Amino acid sequence: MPKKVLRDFKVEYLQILDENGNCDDALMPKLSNEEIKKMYEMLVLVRVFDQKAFNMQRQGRLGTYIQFKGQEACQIGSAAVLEDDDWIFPMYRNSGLLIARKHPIVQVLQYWNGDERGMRAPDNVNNFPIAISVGTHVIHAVGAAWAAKLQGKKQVAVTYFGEGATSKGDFHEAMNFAGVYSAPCVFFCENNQFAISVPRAKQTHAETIAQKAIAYGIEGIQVDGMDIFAVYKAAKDAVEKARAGKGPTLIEAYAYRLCDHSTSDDASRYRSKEEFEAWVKKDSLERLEKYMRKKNLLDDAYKQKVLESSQQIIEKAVTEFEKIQPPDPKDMFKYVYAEMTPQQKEEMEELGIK
Ligand SMILES: Cc1ncc(C[n+]2csc(CCOP(=O)(O)OP(=O)(O)O)c2C)c(N)n1
Repeated sequence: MPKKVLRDFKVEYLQILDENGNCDDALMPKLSNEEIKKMYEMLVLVRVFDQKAFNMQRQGRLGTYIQFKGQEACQIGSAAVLEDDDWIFPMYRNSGLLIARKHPIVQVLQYWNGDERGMRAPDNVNNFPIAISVGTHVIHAVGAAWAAKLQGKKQVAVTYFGEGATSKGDFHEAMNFAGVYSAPCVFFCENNQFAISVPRAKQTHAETIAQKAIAYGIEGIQVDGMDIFAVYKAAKDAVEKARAGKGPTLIEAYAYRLCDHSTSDDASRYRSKEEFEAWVKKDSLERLEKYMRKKNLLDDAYKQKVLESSQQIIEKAVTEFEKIQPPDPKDMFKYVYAEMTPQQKEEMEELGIK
């Protein structure tokens, strides 16, 4: 019997748009000018949101916040290939993804202010709530994908997580199950190089995250996560494959966190200025702008218009958000069990909640 050894398996690296905005036409996915502009406008919108939410947290107007700067292309490029009916299983760094998936901006702000009502998905869009516990939702995504398969539906489930999550048992169990049952699931790893202060090299001895797919008999691909066209293409291929019943894919989007881990972190304590600045040059938004200028899809006036209209959308959402009354503290206790336990009643009394 011919033996296949590990070196026979290859992990492809995909880049289509380079840092200077030059595009590899042979690899370029089919996208109309309007579709490219739509992705650009969404990139700008979520970047404006990200900065605004960070500022609001610093001003004491938001409880906490997790920025995703540097990872916008991962979230917008992959969301662009999904149907509303597909499932997403996001992690805490996915506010941009949720916005691209029609989650009302007001609600995203509500969530980061500690109000769980913010995670109620809009009707007819299959967005799961954000997972704060690292990696636990990867299993849920496979469950949803498998259920869709058993029900004969054409839905695909996509789950988003960091490279740190790939060190958890949940990830491996999910990958194994998806492989064995050929679940229509896409595992989207946003490799931003750090799990808080732990660099990727200390997270795993594997050279890439994508190669972890090989052990489970599924396809793995590494893409430039700051290249929206590469992300779009890899996600599209993986989603189409899953929808056609041909099984799961692991996508490693190789990017960099151009921000702190969270609003309680200071990344300058564990990352050098030089490293950071080298990655700023690879930024997805600037790269796309350079490309669009070359193709006459963007000029200064259009750029300004997109920025201003994004700022207006975000400011309107902020005004609306700040008018929302806080939830009833009783809600913390009321919905855990069908009936409150004596201990819960005691805790409620202790907190002086009637
Ligand atoms: C189960 C669990 N363990 C530990 C934590 C604490 N924690 C929060 S974020 C984080 C790092 C995760 O890194 P990664 O998966 O690479 O995602 P990133 O934050 O870089 O996007 C850890 C350990 C947690 N939230 N959940």
